[in-house]
Amino acid sequence: MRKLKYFASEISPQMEGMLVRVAGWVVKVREIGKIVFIILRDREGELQVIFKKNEVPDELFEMAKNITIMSAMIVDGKVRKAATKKGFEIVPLRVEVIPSDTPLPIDIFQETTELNKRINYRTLDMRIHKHAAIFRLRAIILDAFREIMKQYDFVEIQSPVIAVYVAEGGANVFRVNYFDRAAYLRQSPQLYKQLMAGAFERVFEIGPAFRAEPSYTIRHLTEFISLDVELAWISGVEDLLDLLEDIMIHIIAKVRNEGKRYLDILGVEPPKIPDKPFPVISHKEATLLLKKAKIPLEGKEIPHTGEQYLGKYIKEKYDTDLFFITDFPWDVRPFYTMKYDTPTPSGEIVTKSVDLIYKGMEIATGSQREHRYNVLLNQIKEKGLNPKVFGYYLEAFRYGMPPHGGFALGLDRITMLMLDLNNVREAVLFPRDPERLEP
Ligand code: AMO
Repeated sequence: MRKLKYFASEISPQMEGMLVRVAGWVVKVREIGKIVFIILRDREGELQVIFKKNEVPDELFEMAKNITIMSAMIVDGKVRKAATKKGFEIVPLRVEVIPSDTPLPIDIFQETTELNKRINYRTLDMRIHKHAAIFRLRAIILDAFREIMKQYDFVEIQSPVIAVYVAEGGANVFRVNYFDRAAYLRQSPQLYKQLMAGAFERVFEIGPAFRAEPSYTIRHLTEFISLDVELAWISGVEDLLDLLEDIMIHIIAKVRNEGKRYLDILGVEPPKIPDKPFPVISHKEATLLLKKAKIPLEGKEIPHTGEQYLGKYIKEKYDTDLFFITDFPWDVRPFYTMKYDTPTPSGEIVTKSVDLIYKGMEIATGSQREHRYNVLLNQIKEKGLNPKVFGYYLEAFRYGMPPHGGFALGLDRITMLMLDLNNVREAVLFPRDPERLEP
């Protein structure tokens, strides 16, 4: 790529006399007698441009005096040593300005603007380094995920977002008009990643998932990024826990190594690298603990208050933010989940399933899948679903589907929790929820 400009961070006093192009947004204009100082901010930092009468053409001096905050500015100029924070300034020879309107719709200095409004003006909002740091860290988390998947020989796939399958149950699915037919936005790439584990053996997919979730909470979006993993030839759910541990450790290590600068800008402590194995409690144990603490279940589902309670309990007992809940009842898991052969002594049918909880919130769900055609067919019926609608997905199990399993991690939630943000929307550039479709 051709050099377009120097970032603020690339210039040093040692470059005295060099002709450079810098560009960014005006964050400060200071006029002292016959000098106008302009502080220009780009994504990497800030630098000073000096407009001195008699040193720069008159029209440049006048322009500098009247420039508005957040105007975009391209400056071709010379580096000169100066008593600034960075030890240099830029003496402009040629300047191009794309002016900004005033007043600005959000407060870019005191950060008094609430999140909802900031999201309406994301471009301005992202010129605030502290806010942009979240997304630089999010990108590192995503890189880390892809990196470890490749290290472990997983193949990256892309499966369709529009389909006729409803993988996770019908309640929160978005229906779309597909010419003259009904189709759905995927709630997850679940069924397709299973189909491909049956050939590539290890696959992963990074992409959007959609939930018509009418709840307005700090952790639910209607569109989120799902980090999906599926692998063949597993012996049991333990293989999934082991892999989830490695993924989380790798993500945290990379954030510590490559995200230090952004963590500092955000004022967040680097996350601690957890020890392997993470604590495991069964769904049964979890419900007993919650009963003792008088936190009611939602049917057999563990409510978010329950996750929070268990998170604190595990933190006190094992000093870690990450733990697994396993062996969920069949009633609360999807049709594709494998059951244990024998029910519990109390007659409960439990599944080879897992949730990963981080700082008291679910960040991943997974399971061993049912790969035996006849058993799967029965499970579809048991859930009250029509096997016909599963078309090729079901048929594929007639041609040697290996034992397999997998899980999905929510990128948005991981980012929120790792950076101690209060709302998942802080970690999403243009969040989608029941009230927001714009911008
Ligand atoms: P599940 O529905 O639990 O599992 O989703 C997996 C992970 O995705 C994230 N997530 C969400 N994030 C933001 N807003 C939402 N509305 C939302 N819903 C889910 C969470 C969650 O842990 N097919 C299975 C996974 C599998 O078994 O492989 C599934 O979709 O972090």
